[in-house]
Amino acid sequence: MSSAKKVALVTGITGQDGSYLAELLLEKGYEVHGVKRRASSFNTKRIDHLYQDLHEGHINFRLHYGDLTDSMNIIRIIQEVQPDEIYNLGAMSHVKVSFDSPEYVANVDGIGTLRILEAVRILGLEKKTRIYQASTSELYGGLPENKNEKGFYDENSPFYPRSPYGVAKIYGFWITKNYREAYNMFACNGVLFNHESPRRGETFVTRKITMATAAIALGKQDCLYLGNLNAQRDWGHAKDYVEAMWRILQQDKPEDYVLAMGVTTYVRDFVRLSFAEVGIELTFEGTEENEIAKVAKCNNPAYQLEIGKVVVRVDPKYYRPTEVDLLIGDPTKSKTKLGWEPKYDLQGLVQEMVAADIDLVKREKLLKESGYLVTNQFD
Ligand code: NDP
Ligand code: GDR
Repeated sequence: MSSAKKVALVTGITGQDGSYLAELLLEKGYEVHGVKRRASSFNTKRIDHLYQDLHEGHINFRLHYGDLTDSMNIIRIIQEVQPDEIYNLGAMSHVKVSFDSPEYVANVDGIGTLRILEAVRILGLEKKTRIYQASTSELYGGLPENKNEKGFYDENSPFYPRSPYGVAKIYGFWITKNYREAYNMFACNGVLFNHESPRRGETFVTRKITMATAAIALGKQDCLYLGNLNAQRDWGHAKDYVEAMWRILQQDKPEDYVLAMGVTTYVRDFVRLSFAEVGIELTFEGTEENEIAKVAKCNNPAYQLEIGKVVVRVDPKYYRPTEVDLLIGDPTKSKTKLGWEPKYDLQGLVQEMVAADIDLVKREKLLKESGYLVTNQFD
């Protein structure tokens, strides 16, 4: 590997954000190193297109086996890579699952952040290595009284996390800030509101909805079961957000930034927008725990859905023990100081996600019909 290039180390490179960030950094001429976990089956499908064969000479993309729960491994990777920038994106990132695995999430998302910071210090790289910490709007907990006078959460809003995930991430936030202040390290938190894409994990609500929209329209799924349709989220596109992560580490001074679109939308309306992409209009009826959505109109002759067919039902098993009801962020600081301008709006995001999932379902259908795929997730 050449030494003149800037070197970045990305934890969580196999995830949604890690994959877009790796692409961005490679485009910018970085040498990119990623930490991947050993799993019993391949977990690199989002970054397989970036793979370069070590045997073919100089490469600028390399993966290292590792885990944020393993200090020795983190120290060794950082020592070997000597990164100019570390993007700590690795996390158990599912809020609902964090209630099932609270100790694990504390270890990975909380102490994992400390392991990165302390490794940099142990190795004497405090002056060389800049650190980005993937912090989250889940820290705010959605308490209405904590919004600013304009009705948004910003860099000065108080925190009140509502899940083991949020509590673990608040440790990550404060330990990053503490290492910055105590040891003069260039360590920054990006407090990011929800961001999505066709690469979003399949159990997060937006992707669950766009996949089901495609599968229902193409006759591969009957009904979509969801939890709280009254939750409101500030959704952006992951591609826009990774651009801002990079900008945060290019500033003269290390600071924390909120990244958001400044618009909030009900989960129910995301469902509406998603089905509208395939020409299906829905009507919602029933009370909170029994709510359903029916087909009101089907404007696309390619999809033969009966009027009145129930395509969405609420299943309270998807409710969380404590919920974050409403999130909306104020991106003023990021826009003014970082010069950040997102390129996607919600409509563009939904369009891209639904189109990608229609393609995916069609491909799987074709493979199945030709006998190349024996089972799939839509069975
Ligand atoms: P994903 O869930 O898509 O990716 C998480 C990544 O972390 C994966 O690469 C995963 O590896 C890796 N990982 C999980 N556990 C460990 C571990 N023990 N050691 C090392 N790596 C691990 O998340 P996103 O890409 O959506 O999010 C990136 C980061 O940003 C996360 O920290 C998330 O909490 C945070 N965040 C995300 C927001 C969003 O809306 N997407 C908003 C605010 C913050 P594997 O592929 O093997 O599972
Ligand atoms: P969130 O995202 O919890 O905001 O965390 P998620 O998409 O899981 O939930 C958003 C909202 O939708 C409601 N909801 C459902 N959620 C899921 N997953 N499945 C359902 O069936 C369902 N039905 C309704 C939820 O209750 C919630 O209110 C994401 C993650 O990426 C975190 O890592 C990140 O920190 C935050 O965004 C910002």
